[in-house]
Amino acid sequence: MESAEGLFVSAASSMISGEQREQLRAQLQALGFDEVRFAAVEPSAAAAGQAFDDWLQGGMQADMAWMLRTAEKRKDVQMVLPGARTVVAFGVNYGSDSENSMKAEHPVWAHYALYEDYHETIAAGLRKAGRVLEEWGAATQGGQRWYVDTGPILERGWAARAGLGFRGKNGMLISRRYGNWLFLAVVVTQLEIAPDAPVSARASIAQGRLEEPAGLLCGKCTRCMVACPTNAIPRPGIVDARRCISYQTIENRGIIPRELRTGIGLRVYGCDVCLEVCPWNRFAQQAHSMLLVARNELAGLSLAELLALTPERFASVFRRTAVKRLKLVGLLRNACVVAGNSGEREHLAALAKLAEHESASVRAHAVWAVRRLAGNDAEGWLQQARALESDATVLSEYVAD
Ligand code: B12
Ligand code: SF4
Ligand code: SF4
Repeated sequence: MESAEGLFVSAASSMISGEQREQLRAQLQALGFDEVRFAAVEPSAAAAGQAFDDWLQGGMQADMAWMLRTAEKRKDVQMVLPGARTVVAFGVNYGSDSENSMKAEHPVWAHYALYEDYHETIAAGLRKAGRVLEEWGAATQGGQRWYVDTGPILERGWAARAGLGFRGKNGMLISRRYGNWLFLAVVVTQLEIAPDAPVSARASIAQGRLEEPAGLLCGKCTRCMVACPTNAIPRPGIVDARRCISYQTIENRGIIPRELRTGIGLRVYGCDVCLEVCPWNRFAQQAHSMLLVARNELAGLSLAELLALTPERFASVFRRTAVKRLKLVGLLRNACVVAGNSGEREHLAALAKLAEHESASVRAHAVWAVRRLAGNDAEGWLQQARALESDATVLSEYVAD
């Protein structure tokens, strides 16, 4: 057996391939990653990215200005790490048996929200992966970069190139082993590691270009595009964030456009509709990675509890979860929309109270919800709040059609 030092010397001077590569893969998988695949960084790939440019030029990034600011880096991984040779693409399966979305009596959470914040728990694994790669010869100082939804890199594209799965018409990186339920993460390194093959021979046609076509293994299916409650998928593989419930309930910190609110239904945080309808989920498996910490109890929170959240209760219930980033005001806003869509008049008293909340955003959505639930009785429920109101945006909710 080779010593660690021996590996360092041989790996630093040549490509890691064959048995050595499989040994490295096994070491990385042992850190809790369900998938570990390698993609080569080709210098020619830097020039492409037309579909990504089109997405940005169409304004589909909504208010995520950081996508525009970092566009050049996203398209050219050499700008992220000069001398990059390999992107190591990681997948963490977060599939679950829970039927959260089917329980109509509860607000619906995106599946990923029912874990401790994956950015933090997976980062712990990536730090260890970085050290493993250093043992294999990666430069310690500035020789690698790692990201889990945290940096200027097209994670789904690299994962597809590495053969982790294919990009579906819903835009997701879909795995043959885990369906739609994979968190992605990457390490960009100067180490040269023999690349894995993409899942479909047709993908290799795109070698040398950044994009591979979306829907390579979708066939004639269009279920996700049809099922999207807000028509946010105008073309295969292209998600218009402006219309996407995930964007509106997580990233948008202001007013949710009125015309999208009914489509949100009971979804209080994120959206999985285009993932859930996908037939590739027949291969989904229960998550077991040590990089995940389940928080299933969130799925049991009632709408009444959410509408009554105080800052203290919010901080304790959502401690260490991704929901914490949305802040109490964002969650109350979403809960108002869900209440408006619930058809349950029992929430009217709580909503009338929220129509006097200190946040104008919460007030606006509370007014909308009361008017939707109470119909002709709305005026009575809102009398007190309206008398106190001076914000133009909120006032417009009192008279909107
Ligand atoms: C911005 C963002 C969003 C936005 C915009 C969504 C979108 N379609 O881009 C919003 C807020 C709406 C969103 C929603 C969700 N997101 Co999001 N999001 C991101 C983020 C930060 C950037 C994505 C991006 O660059 N979008 C721009 C589009 C145009 O890029 P793209 O989808 O990657 O597609 C391009 C590339 O793949 C490129 N390409 C194709 N082939 C190749 C080959 C190579 C070599 C390269 C380099 C590029 C390339 O061409 C495509 C078209 O231009 C990523 C993390 C990351 N850094 O990648 C997470 C990420 C995509 N999100 C994720 C998740 C889980 C979600 C949600 C499911 C959350 C939820 N339940 O509510 C939804 C799903 C919505 C959907 N159907 O896409 C996961 C997806 C995991 C997976 N298996 O695909 C990611 C990867 C985060 C993570 N680390 O796990 N998200
Ligand atoms: S996440 Fe929901 S709203 Fe967004 S594209 Fe998918 S189905 Fe549509
Ligand atoms: S639902 Fe159908 S079209 Fe959409 S990603 Fe899955 S297989 Fe492809």
